[in-house]
Amino acid sequence: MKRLMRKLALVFLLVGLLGHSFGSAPTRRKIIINEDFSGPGGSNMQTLLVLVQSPLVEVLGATVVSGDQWRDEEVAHTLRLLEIIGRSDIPVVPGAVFPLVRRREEAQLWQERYGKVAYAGAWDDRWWHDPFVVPALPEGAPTTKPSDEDAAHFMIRMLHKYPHEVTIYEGGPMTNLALAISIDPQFPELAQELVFMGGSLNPNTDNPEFANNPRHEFNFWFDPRRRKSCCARPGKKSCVRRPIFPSRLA
Ligand SMILES: [Ca+2]
Repeated sequence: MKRLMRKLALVFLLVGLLGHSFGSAPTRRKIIINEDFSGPGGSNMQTLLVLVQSPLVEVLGATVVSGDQWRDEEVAHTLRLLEIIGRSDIPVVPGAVFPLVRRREEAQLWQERYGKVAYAGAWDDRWWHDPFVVPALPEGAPTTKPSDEDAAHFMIRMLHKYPHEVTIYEGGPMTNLALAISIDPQFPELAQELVFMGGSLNPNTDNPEFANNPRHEFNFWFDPRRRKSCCARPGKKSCVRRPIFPSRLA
């Protein structure tokens, strides 16, 4: 049921995102997919596939952040998927390995005090490994390489190249966005829109992931300080916060 809910959430989020391009928009919408691209399958890769294959969208790049898995593992999965679908022209740009401040030890202490979470992403005991180890990929190792640029500077460069034309789709922890805003305070106002998944304004679910705090989900839980720094500076008009986890769809 959890997987179904996530898939439904993803479909509605992406349909809403693409919906801006239907009708009057004459050109393809420029999007940077900033995501914790865990693989080889799952909702993160489904996001990439939907947006890359849409005739309504021009994907400028896939910027990677630790979350569901560690960054380097996610980079490898993303490169390999783009190889498989013949779209290695899309740059895969490594971002933050760690949250801005929070560490796994802090998250573990938090769980001792407030209760164990149902899902801890890269920090989860069930599949824990060193942050810079890339386990063997079931789909095979990629032969292509990631960008030499880091995610924050790539996003800043794209927004200055295409001011007010780029949508940031944020499907993971917001660490890369927080770094970009710290480097370039003009960043939020240069974006056309920020679309992110991080919580629900009207939660109604018995999903164990939301037992401790139903209003935020993993993307906010993993790196809460970067979430605060991003949401406190959404820009005057250009960034729209669109929190979503449509648990009512269940
Ligand atoms: Ca994600």
